[in-house]
Amino acid sequence: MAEEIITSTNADTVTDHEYNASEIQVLKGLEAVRKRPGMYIGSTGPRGLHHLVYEVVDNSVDEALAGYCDTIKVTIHPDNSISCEDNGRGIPVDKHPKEKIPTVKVSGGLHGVGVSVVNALSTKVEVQVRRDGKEYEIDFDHGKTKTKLHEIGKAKHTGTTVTFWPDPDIFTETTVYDYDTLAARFREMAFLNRGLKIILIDERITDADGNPRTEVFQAMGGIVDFVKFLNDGKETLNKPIYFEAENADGTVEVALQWSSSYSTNSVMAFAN
Ligand code: 0RA
Repeated sequence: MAEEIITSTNADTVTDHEYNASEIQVLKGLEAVRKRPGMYIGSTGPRGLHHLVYEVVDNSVDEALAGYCDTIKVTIHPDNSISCEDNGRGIPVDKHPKEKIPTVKVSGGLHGVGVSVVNALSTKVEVQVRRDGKEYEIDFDHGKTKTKLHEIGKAKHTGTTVTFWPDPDIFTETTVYDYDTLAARFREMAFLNRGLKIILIDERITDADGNPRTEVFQAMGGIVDFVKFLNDGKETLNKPIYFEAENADGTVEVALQWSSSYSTNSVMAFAN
């Protein structure tokens, strides 16, 4: 009987890929994040776990601030994976001019933009992009490209969907998302981004008809609505005073309302 001669390992058939200089930078970045996750997300406890969601949603908020997106849908799936879907332009699918790899891959990597940290701290990340009438997908496994960007179908609208599965080897305390923590954050984000609609869906909790728990956060009055919300149930002395000012450095918005309660006097400041 002839001996089987093994001429190569299957390593390169698994990846079928050689890394170029910019991809090597991405891999080094991944390693750094996984080695010291706390340096990048503050903690590997529940706070860090929830921080992953904010990182992903912030990218969609940026697309909204740029004026191209007005709705963001965040879904908590039954396995505690999270999807964030927006109706923005969709991350460009062409080759990044500097990095010579798809921009969506640069965004998933460690180039300051996108879901790089989330990618490094997730067992799996899937990104779907809808633009130019087509839907594309790219998949990552522990931050490494698993399936390169490919067309998966047609698209009537534009946008981006990012789904991630937090790595239980990183988030050793818990990988279970708290609905109220996410709801409070999105309520605040909706107040701070006037008109932006943020939909939170929790598929872990369904009603008698099987519909998942859903809440919509949208404040057409922006921070004026925020002040009204904060003073809800209190005796107020004036309608909220509102003004905004803009110069070369940026824009400020201010809303003020006095109430008769002194113990809960509060000043809140947010910076973008
Ligand atoms: C880079 C360039 C453009 C859009 C985006 C990134 C983008 C990123 C994310 C992340 C989540 N949602 C997003 N939506 C858009 C501009 C695209 C163009 O010029 O058409």
